Amino acid sequence: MNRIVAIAILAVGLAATALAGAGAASAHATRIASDPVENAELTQSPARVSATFNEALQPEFAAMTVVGPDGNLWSTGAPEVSGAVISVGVRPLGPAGTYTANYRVTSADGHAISGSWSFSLTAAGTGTPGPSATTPSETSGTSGTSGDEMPVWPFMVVAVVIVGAAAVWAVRRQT
Ligand SMILES: [Cu+2]
Repeated sequence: MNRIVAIAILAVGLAATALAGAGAASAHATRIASDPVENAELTQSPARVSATFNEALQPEFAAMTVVGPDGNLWSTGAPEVSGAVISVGVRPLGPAGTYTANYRVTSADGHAISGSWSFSLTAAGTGTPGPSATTPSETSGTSGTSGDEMPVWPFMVVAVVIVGAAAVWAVRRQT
């Protein structure tokens, strides 16, 4: 029976290692600041909006949009990633109301992070909007927030199978 105990301990150890690995991998970039700040009340259009994270971002697959109260895009041009900051240009704004900045960035660990924040324009501007908006997470298809955490259950299944197989093997050897 010593053998089966040893194998069970080994299997539990492997599962624990896998779980620890999955936990460490989930420590990805988080947004620590934005410009304009969340819920800012602006009387004039900002030239750009930006979000700052707690670590440098990967420049690949970055997306950022600003969507107005009219449902149209008010951001313009490609988003720019510089170190821990992503930003995008903004047209002169139009209707007063709530504008939402949406972003999707890639952490140093390869995880896609998406989110949004809003600010409001209190005095209507004279700008003209871009096309009707779809947020980055809607256009990105398979790589939204839902796919960015590694599932734990496969490791548990593997651990159970290893323990079960070891038990069967040990019992067979004794008969
Ligand atoms: Cu991560």
